[in-house]
Parts: sequence; structure tokens; C-alpha cells
Amino acid sequence: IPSISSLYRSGELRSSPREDLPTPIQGFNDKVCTIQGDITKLQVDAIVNAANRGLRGGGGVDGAIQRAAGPQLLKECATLGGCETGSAKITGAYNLPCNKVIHAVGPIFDSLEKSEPLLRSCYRKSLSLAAENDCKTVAFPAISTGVYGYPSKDAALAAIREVYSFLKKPEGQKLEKIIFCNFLDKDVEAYAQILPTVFPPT
Ligand code: AR6
Repeated sequence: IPSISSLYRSGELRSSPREDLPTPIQGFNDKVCTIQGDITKLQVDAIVNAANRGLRGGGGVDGAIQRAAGPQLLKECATLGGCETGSAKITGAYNLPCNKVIHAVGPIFDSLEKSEPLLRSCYRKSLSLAAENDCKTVAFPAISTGVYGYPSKDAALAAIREVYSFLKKPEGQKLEKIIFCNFLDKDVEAYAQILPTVFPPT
């Protein structure tokens, strides 16, 4: 497994190396996993949607979630008054097999300096909403890595770090399983490379 610092040196990762690298910890790795496929099929407590600020539906994973949930989801979204970039809101799941949908608004990729705190914030808010609503199993797509243009490896590192910090907090103890549900090979590869550096296998 290449270390995070070797990924920085090779130029594969560009997130700020000044930030403290998480000390790899044993014991949390059974709480995170990755799968490749369609997030709308997952029977979990909550799936996270990569939404837009208007919460008005769209393409990509948002389109897939809206289609599978049925028109009532968009109706509920329309009552929420939108959502800031870096934040998240929760709704019912209607015809989806999960119980709740958490609509997170990731940043349109700009510089890492501007985009990384916003991407991390939408993972943090989503995890808080899950914990507050008793959602113990939560699945995330690779937020912002589609039309919003965030580089996959940088996005994976931001997501994994935020999950790591959240699981260490008291409110994170309620969560039982975080599933990174990737669709494209580039994101599958990014997670395969980075997840074991933060959550090493026992
Ligand atoms: N299951 C899991 N992941 C998926 C699925 C699926 N069914 N379909 C696509 N992905 P994107 P963004 C992956 O573009 O970049 C929408 O129009 C996809 O391969 O859906 O955050 C919204 O309304 C990619 O890795 O979201 C916003 O306007 C990831 O989901 C805007 O796009 C996210 O890609 C948000 O852009």
C-alpha cells in the first residue's frame, strides 16, 4: 500500500500536505467499505445524493435517485428552500429501498484550497444528519467527481478523512457502516488506493 506522502510526492494527490495526516487506526476499518454499482439499489438506512443548490434534480446520480424514488421526492425537495454548497438536507426515500435520502451539495471544482473545505463539509453535514436521524448505515456516491469536476483521488481523500474524523467523535459512534458506493472505475481505483492508508486492514 503506498503511503499518502508517497502519493503526494508522485503528484497523484494534491490535497494540502500541511494538514495533519490521520494516524492509521485499527478498529474502525470494519465500519467502512467500498462497493461498485448503483447506489439506488442499496437497502441501507440512508443514501446520500450529489445534489445541486436548488435541490431541483438533475443528471448523474441525482437523476438516478430521482427516477428510482418517484416524483414525490422532487416534491418534498421543492419544499426545502434549496441547500448551500457544503451542506446537506434529509428527505424521505419514497420508492427507493433505503429509508432516507440525504441531499448533499458538493462544490463545483475550483482550486483545492476553495473546494476541499466545502467537499469535506458536505460529508460532515451528511454524517451528522444521518446520526441525528438514527441512520446507522449510510452510503455515499463520489460527490462532485462527475459534472462538478473534482479530481477523483483528491475527492476520495477528502471524503475518507472526513469519515475518519467523524467516526472518532462521540456522535459518530452511532454509525455502524459507511459504504462508499462508486460507479466508475476511476473512483473505485481511487478508493482502493486511499482507503487502506487511513483505515488499514487488521
Ligand atoms: N450510483 C452511484 N454513483 C453514481 C450513479 C449511481 N446510480 N450515477 C452516477 N454516479 P454526478 P456531481 C456517480 O455528476 O459531480 C447533477 O446534475 C458518478 O459517476 O452525479 O456532484 C446534480 O443535480 C460520479 O462519480 O454529481 C448536480 O447539478 C458521482 O456519482 C450535479 O450533477 C457524482 O457525479 C452534481 O455534480
